[in-house]
Amino acid sequence: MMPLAQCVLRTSDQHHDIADYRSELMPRWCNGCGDNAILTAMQRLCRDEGLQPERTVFVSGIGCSSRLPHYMNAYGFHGTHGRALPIAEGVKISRPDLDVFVSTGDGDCLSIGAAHWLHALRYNVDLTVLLHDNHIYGLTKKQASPTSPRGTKSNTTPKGSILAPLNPLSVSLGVDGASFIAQAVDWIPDLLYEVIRAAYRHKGLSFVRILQRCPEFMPGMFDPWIQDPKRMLLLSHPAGVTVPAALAKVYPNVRAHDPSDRAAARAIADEEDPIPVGILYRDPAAPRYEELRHAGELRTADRIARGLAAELDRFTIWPETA
Ligand SMILES: Cc1ncc(C[n+]2csc(CCOP(=O)(O)OP(=O)(O)O)c2C)c(N)n1
Ligand code: SF4
Ligand SMILES: [Mg+2]
Repeated sequence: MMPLAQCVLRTSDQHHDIADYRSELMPRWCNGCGDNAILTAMQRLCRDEGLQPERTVFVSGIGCSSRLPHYMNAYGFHGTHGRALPIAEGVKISRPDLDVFVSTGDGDCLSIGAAHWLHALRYNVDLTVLLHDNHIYGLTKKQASPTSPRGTKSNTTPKGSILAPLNPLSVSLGVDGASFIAQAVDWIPDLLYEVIRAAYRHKGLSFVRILQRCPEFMPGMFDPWIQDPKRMLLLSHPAGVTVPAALAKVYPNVRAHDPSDRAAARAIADEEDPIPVGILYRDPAAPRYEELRHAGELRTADRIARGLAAELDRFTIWPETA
């Protein structure tokens, strides 16, 4: 039998290339699906930040977007519908040394997982959360989601959805404790990458809503903005993401926005046309649950062993002593 010491996974500090983060599975997403761009941005980030695959975890719920962990060569947890966030919080609280990312969809996060979403923002555990928002349930073949625009015809709304869509940015900014709220779009890959990188470097829960194309069930959804770059609003600030000059030539609508200004962030979140892209809000000093809870103190091996022994003692029948 192999000695236990040899079974331990060895970590390495070696430099990794982008191929080191690709799993053996080819993505099964449709051609033109924005999830492909998000996957590429994630693999670039892992390479550039030198993340070790054996110390990196991707957690997801259920949906097309939630397939992302399968395509990363790292640890992954394809969870249950709507439950990606509590799973990821558990991983991070138990193993603060790991980098933990979450991929979730507009149905997964904002519908069945809505309660977890709000409380995850409030708890502010150090996670990077990517909301792949294609305004539809893609995996189950076109049901209206909380972000479907009014009038969307779908299997559940054959005459067009009648409710106003939910704005994930405004709602997130309304939660006390939320520390990082940003928006990106899959069709500006350089900015998508910069926003995800800023999110990763932030200590606390970073919530990035990514407007994501679903050509299969929402064809042409974002075409008016893709075809007219002036309809994009690029937020720029040294404390957030600065827009490179080359990008500003293509997207001339650039606004200086200090992400520490929550009131300004709320006003921007309400703007839907032009579409804002960048860091809306960031508070690096917001308390994190894992700090408040003193996880290390609670979970030392000695303390766990003493707790277990005390619990077993409760059921032990001791021999009678004279
Ligand atoms: C408890 C439960 N309810 C419903 C489903 C069916 N279901 C699977 S994915 C999904 C919606 C996914 O939509 P979204 O999160 O927007 O992901 P997308 O496929 O668009 O990326 C639903 C309703 C399920 N798997 N489990
Ligand atoms: S159905 Fe939509 S979201 Fe799902 S893989 Fe196809 S294009 Fe992407
Ligand atoms: Mg969706």
